[in-house]
Amino acid sequence: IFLPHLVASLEVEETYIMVKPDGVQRGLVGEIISRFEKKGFKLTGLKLFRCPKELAQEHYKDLQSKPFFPKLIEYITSGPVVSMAWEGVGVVASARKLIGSTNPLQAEPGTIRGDLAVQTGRNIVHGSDSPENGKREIALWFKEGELCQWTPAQEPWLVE
Ligand code: IDP
Ligand code: MG
Repeated sequence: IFLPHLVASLEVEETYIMVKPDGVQRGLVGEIISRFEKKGFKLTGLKLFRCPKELAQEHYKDLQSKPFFPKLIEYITSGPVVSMAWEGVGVVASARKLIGSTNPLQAEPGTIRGDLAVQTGRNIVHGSDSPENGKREIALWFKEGELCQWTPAQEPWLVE
């Protein structure tokens, strides 16, 4: 099967990554940020806050009809989350690979969920599933002026 969201593109993209409340409570914020930093992606937005119910519902609106939806909203609003915007070539699909499968027991070792989580309902991190959703989610979770455009000193050592 062709899984377009798993094929890394050659385009510079943006993705919305979020450490969910269990990741924050378990002290995994640094570890999770570190995986994306070390890979070579560029952080362009970062904040810790407790997200309102309406925002969680809008973010997960495609899952509205699922039986687990109310519990998902309860989970995401149960404590502070760390919202991040990351930029880079092929970042959307690459971040999904770094994160691993939705069910942490099926996620490969070496991935964030594969190494650090056990249950789908406590899978510690979110990543956008397409470039379109990356843009949509960053616009949803960040206000104007909260994002920062900059050139990392390491850039010429990462990209030819
Ligand atoms: P993803 O986060 O890997 O993109 P989605 O299918 O988009 O996975 O689901 C969004 C989130 O909803 C999951 O990360 C997980 O927290 C939660 N979720 C998905 N399926 C289930 C389930 O069957 N039970 C409980 N929670 C679920
Ligand atoms: Mg998803």
